[in-house]
Amino acid sequence: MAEKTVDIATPILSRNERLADELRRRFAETGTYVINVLSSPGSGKTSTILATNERLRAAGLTCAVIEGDIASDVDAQACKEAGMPSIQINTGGLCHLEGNMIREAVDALDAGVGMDKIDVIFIENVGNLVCPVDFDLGENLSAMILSVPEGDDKPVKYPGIFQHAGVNLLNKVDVAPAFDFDLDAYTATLDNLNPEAPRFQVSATKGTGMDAWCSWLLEQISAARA
Ligand SMILES: Nc1nc2c(ncn2[C@@H]2O[C@H](COP(=O)(O)OP(=O)(O)OP(=O)(O)O)[C@@H](O)[C@H]2O)c(=O)[nH]1
Ligand SMILES: [Mg+2]
Ligand SMILES: [Zn+2]
Repeated sequence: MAEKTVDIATPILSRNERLADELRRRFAETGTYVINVLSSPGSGKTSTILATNERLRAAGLTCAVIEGDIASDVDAQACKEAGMPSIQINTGGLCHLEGNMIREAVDALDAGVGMDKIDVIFIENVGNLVCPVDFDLGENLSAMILSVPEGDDKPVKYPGIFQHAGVNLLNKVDVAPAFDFDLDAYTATLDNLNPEAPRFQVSATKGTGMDAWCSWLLEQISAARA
């Protein structure tokens, strides 16, 4: 018997697009700037969110976080301890976040603190360099984080996410001497894939480069809310 294939990807993606548009409208109504934070597991998404939150808070902004993980609430707890309203989504195995999950999380933030009180939401996506780019979450900015120990060849091997990013961060630059990271090769690949997106070299835990990244981000937030 001939096999029959049913294309379910298209309806799921178009439903997600509708939800993303709805979320975008909702974020615009409350003037909330939303950053979708992307990387492989362990590159420093949570560390970067915490370090960025400190600086944005010093600039008078209230930041919240929506944490996406396959399991656990470790990251949401860390952000809560840092004083951020935090919502944990457990995807139960799904390797990316989708609009319906963000809608529920935003409902919870609205019921808890009120969306009108939140200036910035960080969405920490599931650590994955592949499918998160296919799912628009209504964000203003996709921030991609590569870390030095992962190697300079990642943009060559996973071009889609680096190309999609509105900003490319290189984290853990403090450990660069211990790794054979070819900065010229990384730069050349990004010049080719995504020359428009700004790049920042940072250490989320040591603070290197964080001021430059945050002042650029503050400009983006002001421009979006103007
Ligand atoms: N040396 C160094 N270590 C860092 C830096 N940023 C993060 N780390 C460490 O890297 C590990 C992973 O950092 P996380 O911030 O948890 O990374 P993540 O991307 O949120 O991880 P998942 O949520 O599990 O995907 C932790 O041990 C951090 O302390 C950095 O700039 N330099
Ligand atoms: Mg994390
Ligand atoms: Zn996925």
